[in-house]
Amino acid sequence: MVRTFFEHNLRHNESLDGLWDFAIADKDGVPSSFERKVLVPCAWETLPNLEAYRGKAWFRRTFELSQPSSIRIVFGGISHTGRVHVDGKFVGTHYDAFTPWEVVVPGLSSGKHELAVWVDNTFGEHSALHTENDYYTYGGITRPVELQIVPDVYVDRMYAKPLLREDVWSLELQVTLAHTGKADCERSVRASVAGKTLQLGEVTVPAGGAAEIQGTFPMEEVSEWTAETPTLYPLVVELLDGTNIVDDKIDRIGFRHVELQGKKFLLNGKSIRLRGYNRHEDHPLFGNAIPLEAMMTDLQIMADLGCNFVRTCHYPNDMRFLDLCDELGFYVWEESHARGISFEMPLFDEQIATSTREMLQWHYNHPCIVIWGCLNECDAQSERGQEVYSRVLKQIKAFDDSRPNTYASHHRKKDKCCKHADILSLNIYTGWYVDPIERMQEVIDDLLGWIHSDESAGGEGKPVIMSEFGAGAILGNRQRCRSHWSEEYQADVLDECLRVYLNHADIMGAAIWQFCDCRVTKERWRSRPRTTNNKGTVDEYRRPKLVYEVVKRRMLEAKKRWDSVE
Ligand code: ADA
Repeated sequence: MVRTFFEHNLRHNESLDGLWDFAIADKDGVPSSFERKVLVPCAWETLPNLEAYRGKAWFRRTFELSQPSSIRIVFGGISHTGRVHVDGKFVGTHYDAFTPWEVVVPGLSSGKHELAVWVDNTFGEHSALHTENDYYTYGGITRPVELQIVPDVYVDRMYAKPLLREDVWSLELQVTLAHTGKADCERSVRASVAGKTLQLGEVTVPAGGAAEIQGTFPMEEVSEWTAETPTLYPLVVELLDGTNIVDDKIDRIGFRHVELQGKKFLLNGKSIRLRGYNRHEDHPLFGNAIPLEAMMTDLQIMADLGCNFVRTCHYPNDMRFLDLCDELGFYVWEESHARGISFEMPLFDEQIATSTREMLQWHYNHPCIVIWGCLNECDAQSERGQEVYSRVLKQIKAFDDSRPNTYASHHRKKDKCCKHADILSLNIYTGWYVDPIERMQEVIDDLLGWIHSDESAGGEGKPVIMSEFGAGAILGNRQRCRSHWSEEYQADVLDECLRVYLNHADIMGAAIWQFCDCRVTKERWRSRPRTTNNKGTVDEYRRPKLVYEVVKRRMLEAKKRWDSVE
């Protein structure tokens, strides 16, 4: 996987980013001719005449092997469905633009090979998560691609859980191995982190199968990871055959511990407050194939605004963005892919379970992720809805009990799922969709009163996050009468939102909707001027609106107030 650091010292890996052949697909077979070359990562909507293409296309390139090898190709994300062929043979497929995936092809000969990828971004019964929505589903190989050469037995995954007990750190490490060969074999696993060598021991790996080994190790003398002190440690896992190192995998970890205490959110035992933004992966020049430099620009703007928190609405983000949050010190709420979607689509149950599992598997080690979210503004009222929320939140908790879970809800007092989540999160647009700005405090106090009563059936005493609030403004629309869509009115709404939410004793986090204006699908969202969700503090080109300075003042006030007292 392409990260902001090298994931392997020993394992051969090379980027497959760069120029690929590209052709619109008129049928499912590999086209006889490719009309142009594109630069991968690529959202095809950035190509002339394909700005609104919703369909299928082929990407193709070759790669060279200097000797017979087993390869592992890792895709950061293909939007929204990819089918991979090596030398014309189908080797794997994946649905959902926002989770990484891989294909393993054992026993390839030395020499040149063809890699062809069929991509589909159409809507329909085959796609329960990608639908017409208030964000855009782009098409293409929209995140980096990497080719690796793996031995028969290789390090597949590693999960590192830092534990803090009575001010003493330890590390729970689980490593899984994969085996593409034909004979059971013995391997040993060791790791090194923070100057210590951790011996996990010997393990038998069955032919064509997998094996798991784990251990818990005391970690004296480590520095904590916080947004203010984002200390990271490389974690190097080595696989040995006897005394020979035959494979390796490197990740980065941070020693931080998250827990909830009543209505408070504790990081390393200290109560903190989260203040920041909802951010879509969207850019007019790149679609959702956002380069690292542009990701960094977004985080630098958020830092300038005094933020320490970002919600990856409404899907898992590019791992390089999470790497930057690890390094720069941002707290992240990451959520599996869902925004106001129907639970009745034929493939919903399978696709939401897979998207959630893959998010957890690939992003588990990021210290910046402090909350797992899911099912934004879905059906949290019906029996079916309650069953789905219970199932997905339990799936998250079963995989990772070290982080709290939540879902962003617009149901207010009709929400029937409060008991299933650790944190209650509210999408409330006072001053925009309903209620005047003047009722900001009254509306939230009334809802908090309901939450912290037995009427909420499970919300009482839980932490609360304002997960979405805001107003729309068109950049350049300046009106002294401060009407809807003016920059002045947006500033007025957010000034009052932040005055109330950043200073409320019973609110531990606030995420403005939204960081930047983003493209939406035309079909259902005609009510969006410019076919754009215009609630950004900056527009889609990251140009600041009048509200920018209002947010900055309120966020820096809160930073000063809360960082000192808690
Ligand atoms: C909802 C939704 C967001 C966005 C927002 C809006 O809360 O979760 O994705 O659509 O409304 O702009 O109205």
